[in-house]
Amino acid sequence: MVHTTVNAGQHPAPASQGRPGRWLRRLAGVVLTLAVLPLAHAEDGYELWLRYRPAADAAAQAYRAQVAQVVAPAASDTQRATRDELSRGLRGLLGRAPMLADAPTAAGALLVGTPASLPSIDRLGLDLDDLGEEGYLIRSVRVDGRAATVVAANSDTGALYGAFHLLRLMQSGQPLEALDLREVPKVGLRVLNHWDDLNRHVERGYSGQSIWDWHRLPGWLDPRYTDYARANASIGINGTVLNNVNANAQILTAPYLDKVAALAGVMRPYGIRVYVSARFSAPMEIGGLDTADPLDPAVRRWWQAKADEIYAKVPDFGGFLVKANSEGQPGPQDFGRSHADGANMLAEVLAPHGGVVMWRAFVYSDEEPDDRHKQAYTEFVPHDGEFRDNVLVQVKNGAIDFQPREPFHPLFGAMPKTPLMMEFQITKEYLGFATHLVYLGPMYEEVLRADTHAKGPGSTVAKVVDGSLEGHALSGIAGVANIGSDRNWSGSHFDQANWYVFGRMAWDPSVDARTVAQEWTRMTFSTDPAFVEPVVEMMMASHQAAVDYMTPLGLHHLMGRGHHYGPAPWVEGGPRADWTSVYFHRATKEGIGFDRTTSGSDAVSQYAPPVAEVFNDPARVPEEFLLWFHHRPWTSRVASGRTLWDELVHRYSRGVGEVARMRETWTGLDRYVDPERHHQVERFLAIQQQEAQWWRDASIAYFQTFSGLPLPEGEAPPAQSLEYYKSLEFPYAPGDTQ
Ligand code: BDP
Repeated sequence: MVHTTVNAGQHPAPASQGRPGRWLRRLAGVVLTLAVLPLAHAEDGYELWLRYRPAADAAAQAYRAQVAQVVAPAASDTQRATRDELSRGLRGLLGRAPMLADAPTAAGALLVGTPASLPSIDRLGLDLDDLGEEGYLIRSVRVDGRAATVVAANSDTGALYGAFHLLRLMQSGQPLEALDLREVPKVGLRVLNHWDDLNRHVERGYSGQSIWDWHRLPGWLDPRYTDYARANASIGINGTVLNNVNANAQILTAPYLDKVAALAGVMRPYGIRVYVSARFSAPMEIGGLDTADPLDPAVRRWWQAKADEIYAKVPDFGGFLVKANSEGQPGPQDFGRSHADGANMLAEVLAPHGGVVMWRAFVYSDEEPDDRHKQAYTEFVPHDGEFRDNVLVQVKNGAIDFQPREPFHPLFGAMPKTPLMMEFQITKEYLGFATHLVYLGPMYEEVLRADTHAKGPGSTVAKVVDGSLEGHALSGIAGVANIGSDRNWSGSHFDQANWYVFGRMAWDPSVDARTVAQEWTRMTFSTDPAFVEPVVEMMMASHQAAVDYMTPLGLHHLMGRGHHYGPAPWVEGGPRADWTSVYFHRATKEGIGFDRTTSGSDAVSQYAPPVAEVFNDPARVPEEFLLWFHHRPWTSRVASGRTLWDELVHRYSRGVGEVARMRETWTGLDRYVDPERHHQVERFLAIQQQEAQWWRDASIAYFQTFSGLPLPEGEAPPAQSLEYYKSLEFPYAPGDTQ
């Protein structure tokens, strides 16, 4: 759809009002105007941050001189992908296809490649030693006395990453003079986890169906797969786990492995390896064995043969992700064996092929709910040092479960002999699904910068994860993908930013959320500062806003049962105590909060002493985690001088107010954004405002039955009765488990 505006004065006069000649001339004028006006193309978000719209005039002029010629080989698939991307990008940004050459022959050459792939790069004698396999440098140089730009790496993939970086500079309007950039990823495995089922349902997915069209694979390779790979490569993601951690063993059967191989073929040129989630009981379900005991020789042989079969089809297969003995999934404990036994058995069969096992630490016992916060630590720490060296233990950012805000997981820093992978959730299961605008950059940043004190001050989670704290060779970050078949990939335009920031922080955990938000906004919408600044402010405030209107002051797990949509702090009963809200908030007439101090569940003692001391002390614990670690009287005072009850209400309202402000900001920015995307964001913010209000009102109505206290002055009472909020049901909320 193409939108054009015709000003009132341009409307052709009706024929009866003028001579036919004048009418025709006017019509011709309008047609001409329409033809030369830059048409505001409707945008549906499909292009993500790789839109390559024309650069602003001044910048474009400089870029045309600086990148007059592209010298990039195209002998391998990755090289071709690199050159295609440069052509596509430069054509869009500069309005004309770049001149391609085999060697630099003019000023303004852009050289992209490796010393092996491009003699003119070899001749520059650049120092590439410390760039490793994936790093690159971008430098302004002189070649035969003429100005040139070089993007150089040791591998084709490194050069591809460098090309994307250069395009990013141009897309965000940065100058290309005097460039001297070196980039090396700090984390080895930068992986998306798709929770996609083989029937295309996506667990906790809010953006349509799975993008993997399993039924038509391997015969039909949807072009979307290539665009997916391009988008990932542009932010340095180098792995993808194709299927749900609640795995179906079918993925390991021959027909599905052919489909996996076909996808691997699409990903390979973009430096992306594929992985699958393996179901631990697969030898029984598809192998005809009567046990999956990891120490049973027949079971080991079965996995050995399976690994060989996979690698025959996918030589660069990444390995297995495993959810075992968690939430009813099978695992080694079913056979009296440990997590280490299970992980090592799989690691052993993958090792000769170079594959890894990503073994999840998201476990909690089926029977006895000791404080759930403590269970992963209790189960895993005793096995530190027992895992084979191609095993990573994958740990969620916090100890409960992707809540709006959690203190960092106590396992970080507590298993020095094991590489620990970070698992973030990109899909917003507990943060308003895809309708709420919540930028996750600040949340990721908060966790990565948290200090575990494992080896003294400065032992940040980032250093645990990137392996530098203990000198691990393997390191990784996983993100539970928010990608689906929706045209805009992520269910909303702003949720693309969460995919983007995940990739950027996986590459470099020290990059800051604000810089990434700026970068993304400039590429995705507009480089105009009058737009970028307010949008970035809005993004940066959005996570705190959601925490405020959902789970302020360290409250957690208060969402609707099962689907996790909307407020339901009243949930109780059912199969397990730790699947209820009352288990987590523990509100009584006296107070609220989960006592995890040394006199409560003692979860605090799982942190290093300097951290434990702070968390244990209600006067020192960061206020955002107050009720996470403490049960506090309603009338106790908090830092603001308010009582706890008043503060809680204040924060709920503050969150709603922030969403109202975000909406106002966005509404005023319509002239910078195409109407389609502007409209959808505007409507989603309206939904968010409504739902934030619902969260506030329902939560206040409920907690007031415990506190028995009046609302602070000026605070509006909930719009409906508590009974009304409790009566709401959402049997078809998206993303639920199947
Ligand atoms: C929970 C999700 C559930 C996942 C589980 C997991 O609700 O759907 O299977 O995490 O991470 O947050 O395994």
